[in-house]
Amino acid sequence: PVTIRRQDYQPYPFAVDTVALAFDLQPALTTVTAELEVVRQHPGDLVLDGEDLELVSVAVDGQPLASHAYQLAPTTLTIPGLGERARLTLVSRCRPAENATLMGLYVSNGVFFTQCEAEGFRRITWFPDRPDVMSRYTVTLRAPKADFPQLLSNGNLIAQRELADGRHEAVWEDPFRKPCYLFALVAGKLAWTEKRVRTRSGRDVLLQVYTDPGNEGKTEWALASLERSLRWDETRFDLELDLDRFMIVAARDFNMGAMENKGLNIFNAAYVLADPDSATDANYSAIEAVIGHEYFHNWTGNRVTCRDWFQLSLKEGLTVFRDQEFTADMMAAALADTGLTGDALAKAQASARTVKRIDDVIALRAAQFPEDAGPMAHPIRPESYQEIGNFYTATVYEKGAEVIRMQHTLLGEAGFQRGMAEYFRRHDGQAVTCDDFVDAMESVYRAQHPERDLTAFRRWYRQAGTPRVRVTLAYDAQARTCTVTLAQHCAPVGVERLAGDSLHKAPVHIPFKIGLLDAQGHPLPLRLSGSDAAASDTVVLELTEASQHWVFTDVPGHPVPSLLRDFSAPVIVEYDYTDRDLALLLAHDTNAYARREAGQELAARHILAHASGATTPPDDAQLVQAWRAVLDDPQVDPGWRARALNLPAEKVLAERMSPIDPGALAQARDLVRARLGRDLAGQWRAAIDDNQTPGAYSPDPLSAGRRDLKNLALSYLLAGGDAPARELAELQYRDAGNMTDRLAALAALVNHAPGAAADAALADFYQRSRRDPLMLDKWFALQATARTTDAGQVRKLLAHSDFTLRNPNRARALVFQFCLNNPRHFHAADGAGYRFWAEQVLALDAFNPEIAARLARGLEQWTRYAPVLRDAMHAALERVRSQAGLSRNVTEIVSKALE
Ligand code: B3K
Ligand code: ZN
Repeated sequence: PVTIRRQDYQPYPFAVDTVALAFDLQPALTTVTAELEVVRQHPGDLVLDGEDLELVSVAVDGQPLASHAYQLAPTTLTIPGLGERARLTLVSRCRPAENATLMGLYVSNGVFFTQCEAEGFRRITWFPDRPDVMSRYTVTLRAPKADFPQLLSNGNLIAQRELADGRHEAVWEDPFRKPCYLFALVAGKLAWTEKRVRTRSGRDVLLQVYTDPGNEGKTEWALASLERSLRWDETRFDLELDLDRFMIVAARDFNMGAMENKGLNIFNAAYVLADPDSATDANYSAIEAVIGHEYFHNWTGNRVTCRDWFQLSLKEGLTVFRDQEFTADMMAAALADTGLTGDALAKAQASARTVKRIDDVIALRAAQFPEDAGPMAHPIRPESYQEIGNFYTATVYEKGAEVIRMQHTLLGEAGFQRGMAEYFRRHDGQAVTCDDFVDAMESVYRAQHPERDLTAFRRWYRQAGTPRVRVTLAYDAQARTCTVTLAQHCAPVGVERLAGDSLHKAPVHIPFKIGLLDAQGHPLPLRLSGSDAAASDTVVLELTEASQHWVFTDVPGHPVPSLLRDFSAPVIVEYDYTDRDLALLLAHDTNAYARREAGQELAARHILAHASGATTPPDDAQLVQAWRAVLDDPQVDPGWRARALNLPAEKVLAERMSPIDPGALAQARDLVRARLGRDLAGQWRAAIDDNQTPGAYSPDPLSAGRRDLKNLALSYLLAGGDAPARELAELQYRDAGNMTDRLAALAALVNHAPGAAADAALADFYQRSRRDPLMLDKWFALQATARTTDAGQVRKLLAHSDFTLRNPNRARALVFQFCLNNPRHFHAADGAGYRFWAEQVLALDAFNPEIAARLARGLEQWTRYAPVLRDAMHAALERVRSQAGLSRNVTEIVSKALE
């Protein structure tokens, strides 16, 4: 496989000013006529990309080219000898109904869809398929009207007419220049809901959400989320919708979450359709977040796009940051409607924001930290790739968002917004780099602090790995000072390890938010020696060197530090807390993020000690005591409590275990959970009683937080073997007024009370789900991750008549959930889980390499496991690697894992 390197970037020799596409849509064989106006910019041949296309004809300035006048290779079409300007006409054919890759043009559920990012446009027509070639598009769609009444593409509908033979035609024009990865078309029988709204500057725009007929009743939340996204971008980022019409279309078969095509977003139906009976609180919030995310791309991604795919985080990190802030703002805003006022409202809003922050950090730690320590580790701006589809990663997205967030922390909200305005002033309409973004931010930062710059900060874009920050405190009782030393270190990871001694990793710029507590848990006012800033109870230390120290004055006694408040940087903190320090922080820290973190650290210590088989097992009474204090604290809101009282995820714990023993870890976590369930049964019952949400379902954060806590309490009780709680779970399953409660009760029964009642509930859930693919996905996923489901049982589910590997959501629900989220059974000592994995990777790779490669990543951590498992994983990886005809996608993943 060929490795593409960032340093090899070359501009394209031609500009493509306009593109006219005409589609004769037939599921079996579609003909595409592309007319391109090209203008020479640099010397060189015109090389076009194409994949799985049948070339019918090529003409230059209306003159057909004889076949010796161009070179046709498997994935390129080269036309040499063009002058300054030319009009190319390319006619080609593709086979949408057969296209199971779900890249390019394909048919799902009788509807034509496209997916072009990153390199799918080349499966539609011959084209310079790269983001720095930006053009104006006119698109003509023709199809039989009876089967394809809706014909949609980017921009504005400018003409429509009937054709002979029951066919019809629609012509769309996108007024904005765009790279081809933002092209889209949809054609089929669709139902929709819509709303007209007026933008801030007074333009009337049409918002529409399309889906398969019969499901338009489930688009209300999506449409409302779209309107909120539009408003939020106007108010928080001063960015207005630039189109007259903005469409979202739900697809049943879709490789990822959604796609931000200009004016025509195409979504996985899972991120559009919702009603209280079929969607959980988590679904509602994911829909709002993804709709926001794609909408926000209209500016951060579409108006300003990426020069090349190495710059992917330019749009993704920034847009994830924006969607995270959107959700936080929406959660805070929803609380204003709950009757709270004044201080109580402000407190609840701050807490809701922290809950969002906690959820984002949980996701980062579970997915990105392991990635950053494994063979696929890469900087947020990768240096090289074999297949760009493999780099839509937690690092590019979620760590990328953290890198943007740190710039926000360093500049402040007002400064960050000035930086954004500067970025758009400089680059609107262009394809640019991550450096261009940081340059705009740096111009503001330097104006704020003439003596500083972002030189060390830029290393976040170049270096992979999670930095560790070692914290030490030295208290001087006589001088009443406390010296805080921060030292950073980042070991070589992934391919960096191959560089050996030649690798030089330099310190990065880390905004490190900290507070100090006294022995009673009160916040101490912080005064930094040499600074005349007023005392405050939290400060951001800017660590830019390998090691630096700060002296706090007027410190009355040895303090307990509250570290990395709000997770101000994507790093691992090392500090020698005592268990008492942690309990104190969990009980008193005023920073709700760090407060929860202390409890998680305490729980992690207990679980890891059990898992290691320590000769003197830890005394869990301490942990019970700490958990009881949180349960008894009337001050804090239920959503936060649910997150504070949940135990750290196995994936996060595994990062701290060497070698990783998933069985021991699962057992240890069970043991601790059962103990907490038993010893605090009264408190858990009270939590259930106190957090009912009667009345009409609402996904607002207060109600969702109550359900989180109530359902966590239910699972603790069942895990603790509480007999009456089983009945409670059965009743909750039966009487639930919403999917969140029904699914939580079902999960509690299946996982902690297997038997006749659990089976009956599962069967009932299946009956309720039969006509709803998204509910069936839940039914499969719940079983795939169950404590009782091993590889043998997963194979039985694989044979179920409702299972198909061809639908990515279904494959994810069963196969991915088992391989990636059921560590207890996936890592069975007999290797059955790994053999299953290898079979499924190969089965998927035969028709959908992008999805196969995602599953392939499931074994990349193999070297870190106990020897028996390691050997079996190695064998499974070799089995996949040796397969003839393996895709470039999967080849890259398994060969890097085996390197
Ligand atoms: N930009 C798309 C991702 C496309 C992935 C293609 N392999 C969705 C998003 O991040 O908004
Ligand atoms: Zn995105």
